[in-house]
Amino acid sequence: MMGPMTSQCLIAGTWGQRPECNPVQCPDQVVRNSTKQPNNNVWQFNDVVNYTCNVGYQLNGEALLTCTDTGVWSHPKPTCVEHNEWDEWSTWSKCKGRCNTVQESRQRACRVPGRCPGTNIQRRPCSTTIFNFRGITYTMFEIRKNFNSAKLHCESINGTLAMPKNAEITAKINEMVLTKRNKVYRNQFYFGLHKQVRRGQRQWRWVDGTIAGTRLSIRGGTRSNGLYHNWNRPQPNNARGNEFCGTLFTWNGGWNDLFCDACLAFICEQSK
Ligand SMILES: [Ca+2]
Repeated sequence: MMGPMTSQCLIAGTWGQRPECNPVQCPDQVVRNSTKQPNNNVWQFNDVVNYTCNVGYQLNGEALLTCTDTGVWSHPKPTCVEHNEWDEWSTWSKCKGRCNTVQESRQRACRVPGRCPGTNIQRRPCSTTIFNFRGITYTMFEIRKNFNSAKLHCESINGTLAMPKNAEITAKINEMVLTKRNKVYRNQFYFGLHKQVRRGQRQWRWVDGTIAGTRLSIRGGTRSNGLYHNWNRPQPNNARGNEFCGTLFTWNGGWNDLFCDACLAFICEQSK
């Protein structure tokens, strides 16, 4: 209301100064990097304006403002800030991949695609499990390799493929493997046993060159050669005719003879 609150009847038969009721107005506000709906410049009591940020910008504050009876907007003017933020990283995936390239990965999404700096995917070698037993460090790798590459990999860290030469360490490895049964350790993995030709004969030996335990065929059955072994019957069966490398079954730690070009996880040992 403009003017005096009352008006007087004058002697001339007219009214004195009279009040006027003008509509209450709210100021037009410019929010950078946005559009408003409706696209007005003049705002009156009860008008509603809706701000929408341009692509790549995020609204800070309220989008909907109402012009109140006091001539101020119902909420402070919002702002549109450049939006180049990533969502959170996902959790690391399971180990996946082909021979020699097993990796785990995680991803994240840009809230406005194409706006965020950096990468939306990260990869890393799959985790290894390391444990110590009787002064020896064992490392279970979740990369998969054929036997020779696995053997070289262990040697590259000043170790060898693991040689569980007694029931005690066999039990310990079993215990660790059971915590790790996954896509990589799903069935069997290489350890430090292979069949080598010596003096024209193939013989099961540890990778340090010593003779390993095995069963020898004798008339009417088999007998042990007297050295520790854990062959999972009926192994070694040389099922493919070229099964010259040793694997451990994940479910019981039993030994298997397998061809040497499979792509498997493996376990190394390092003695200090
Ligand atoms: Ca076999």
